[in-house]
Amino acid sequence: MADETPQDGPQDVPQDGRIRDKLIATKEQWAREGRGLTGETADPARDRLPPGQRLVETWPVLDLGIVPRVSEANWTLAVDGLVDTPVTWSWADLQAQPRERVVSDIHCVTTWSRYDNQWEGVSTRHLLSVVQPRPEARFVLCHSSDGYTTNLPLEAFAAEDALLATGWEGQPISRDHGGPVRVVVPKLYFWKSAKWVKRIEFLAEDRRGYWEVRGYHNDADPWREERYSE
Ligand SMILES: Nc1nc2c(c(=O)[nH]1)N[C@H]1C(S)=C(S)[C@@H](COP(=O)(O)O)O[C@H]1N2
Ligand SMILES: [Mo]
Repeated sequence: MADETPQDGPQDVPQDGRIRDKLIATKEQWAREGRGLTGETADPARDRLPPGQRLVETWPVLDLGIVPRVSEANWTLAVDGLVDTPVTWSWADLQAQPRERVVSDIHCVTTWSRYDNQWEGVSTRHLLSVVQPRPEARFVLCHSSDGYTTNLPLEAFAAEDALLATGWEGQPISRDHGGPVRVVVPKLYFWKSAKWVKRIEFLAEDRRGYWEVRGYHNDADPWREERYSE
């Protein structure tokens, strides 16, 4: 429902803005219409731009209308569920982890793509090595400070180019783009990359996130044009 407030809404960080019901209703409508679908697939080894996408130079901002005020001082990340060693990281804990730089392309389901984004952060593979998911953990649910959630299979979350990102183009990630820390999973449409991430939960059964229960595809591979469910 477009008018429901996020179930997982934060109590801990101040929020600016309110849920943009019309925008959410429009995106639900796009899913029903199959907007942007070309019915084609592409081969990432040969084509750089996935089907139905167009290249942009600037980086658009997309959110639900709520922009949480997460600072480095009030940011924490809980990693829990089916893991042997659950952790809650502060900003200082995150800074103490090994850092990586990754250059990757963004593909948003609203049909824009942006090439060569230079990200910096902590790899999801490093996070997995710290928390040690149990064998029965097969899915990941990312929770954000604006109440947003998105789900991924563990293998997709563990991709070699996936990060808990703190930097973009040599600068801290700005607040509107999910700073101080957002997830970046470049091989999937960008709604799978949670901004203002505050909790990562490991699950045995898949649990659909915010857009995945509103008509968006559970798997979200841009090369197979997995924009919408059905
Ligand atoms: N917490 C949170 N993460 C989110 C979203 C959101 O509304 N809240 N929107 C998703 C969508 S639909 C997209 S396309 C990207 C947009 O990221 P950007 O604003 O940095 O371009 O973030 C994704 N992650
Ligand atoms: Mo999106």
